[in-house]
Formats: sequence, C-alpha cells, structure tokens
Amino acid sequence: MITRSSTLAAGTLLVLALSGEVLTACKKDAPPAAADLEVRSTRGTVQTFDTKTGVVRIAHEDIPGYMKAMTMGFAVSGDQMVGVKPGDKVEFTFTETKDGPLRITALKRTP
Ligand SMILES: [Cu+2]
Repeated sequence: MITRSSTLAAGTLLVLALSGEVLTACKKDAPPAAADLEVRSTRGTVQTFDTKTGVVRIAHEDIPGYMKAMTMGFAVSGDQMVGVKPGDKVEFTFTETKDGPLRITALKRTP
C-alpha cells in the first residue's frame, strides 16, 4: 500500500510539473498548481553531479522575474541523471520546496 501511494504521489507531482510547464509557456503570470510550489522551467549546462547528495550543479540561464543566470545546485533523483554528464546541455523543470533546495522534477538533454 505504501509503495502504491508513493507511486501515485510521484505521478501527481509529474503531472503538476508538466501542467506548470504548459501554463508557463502560455501565460507567464499563471499561478502555480499548488500554492506552496512554484514550478519553473529553464535551460542550462551540467557542471557536476554528486551521486551521494543527489545534487546537480547547473549553470542555468536567466529566469526572467525570478533569478539571474548563475551556477547553483538542485536536488535531483539519480533516475533523471541517467546518461547525463558534465558539459551536457539540459532543459529542466524544477519546483520550490518548503524547507529544502529547489528540486528538479523533469530533466532532458538538448542538442
Ligand atoms: Cu539560480
């Protein structure tokens, strides 16, 4: 039962992340799907990935109205980093968390 509800929760998060991406593309000031989670997407270049801490450092582009271009760490699951290495350009979606670092919910390599 625990496994099943965890899977459902993860699925819900992914759906929220994806719908947030669509909303952002259509209308920049659209409210986030959940009041306490700001969902955003951007691009960047992977610098390092620490498998022990699950933190990937990415030199990300300017995120208008939110953050200047910079290099910073994001929490990410190892699954999302399969096949991704330092120097790769990526496009990713992340959410704010209540008491932790920004967390990547979707990530893919770009040419
Ligand atoms: Cu930043």
